[in-house]
Amino acid sequence: MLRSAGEEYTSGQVLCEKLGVSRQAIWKNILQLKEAGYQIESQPKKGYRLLESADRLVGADIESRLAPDCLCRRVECLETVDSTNTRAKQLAELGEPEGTLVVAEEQTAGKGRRGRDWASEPGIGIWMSLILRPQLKPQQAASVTLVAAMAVAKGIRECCGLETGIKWPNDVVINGKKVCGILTETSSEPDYIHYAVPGIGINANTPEFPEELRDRATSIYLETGKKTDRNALIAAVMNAFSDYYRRYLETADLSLLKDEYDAMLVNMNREVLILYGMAEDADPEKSEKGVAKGIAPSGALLVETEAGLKEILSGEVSVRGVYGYV
Ligand code: BTX
Repeated sequence: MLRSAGEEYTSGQVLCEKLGVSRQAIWKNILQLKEAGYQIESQPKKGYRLLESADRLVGADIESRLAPDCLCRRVECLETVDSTNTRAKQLAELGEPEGTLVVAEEQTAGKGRRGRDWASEPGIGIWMSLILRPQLKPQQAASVTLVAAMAVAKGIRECCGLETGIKWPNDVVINGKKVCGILTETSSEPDYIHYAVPGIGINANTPEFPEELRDRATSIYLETGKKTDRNALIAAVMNAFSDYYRRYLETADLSLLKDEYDAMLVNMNREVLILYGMAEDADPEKSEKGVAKGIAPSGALLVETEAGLKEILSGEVSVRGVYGYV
């Protein structure tokens, strides 16, 4: 309520009436918010005014920004965890319903794909994992990652006014550097998915990267010079994800999202190298050149090669620009 009042004061009386609680309860909550890092001004007779939100992750703050029909229903907010994906999977195993989001200030063992590490320093990034229970065939679930990448790109645009692109299938990039990575893990039977957990890492306020990441990683802060309100960005990504995900489930593929995804694709109509074998250690002798033509409804990348149009599936091969990572 204080946030939506903006510059205006909200009286204790109004808060009591709208929330149906005592003055003392209001006062206690204001105190808790202040302790959590919110700057709230209190003026006798006028009431309360929010001067600045906390620069820390607060579950209730995120929840209060979710659209009424957002798929994300509950936020579990942790100070530190090995990996939010691991925690979300544990919760899912225990029967946690779809829509619970795990976020953490720090990951001590953040995971990338194929056993790689994901740098997850405390207090500056967004490390989060969402529990989904899609009624899809396991092979259709790979597209969850593409849907999540679209949601991150849209969330960053809406919240920070920054244009990003997607490097197929799952990196969100700015000026050829990775600002976000996504790792989706699933538990399934041959024809049934128990749960899928897209894990999203966004470099929000990272002031600098270690030497080994400097040439391929960037943050919103490094690109804009401004600090991002991480709670607001998380909610924006979740609201966008919810919309895209519903459209994806409607047809169980990306046919309704293909055009929008292609418009975000940095490789679109550009020369790419198809690497058979995985990324860094792939044998360049076995690579093939082509021109990226957007995605198929299955989420595969269409590449025009000398041998004709090929559908590249993520997981089998990787794709990079002819002159570098993008
Ligand atoms: P990936 O395998 O595509 O990317 C990992 C590679 O990216 C690393 O080998 C390194 O070169 C580089 N890298 C590592 N940390 C960063 C960083 N912070 N920014 C940019 N580049 C980096 C991408 O895997 C999938 C990452 C998912 C991360 C989320 S965070 C929440 C959730 N929990 C968890 O453990 N993983 C996911």
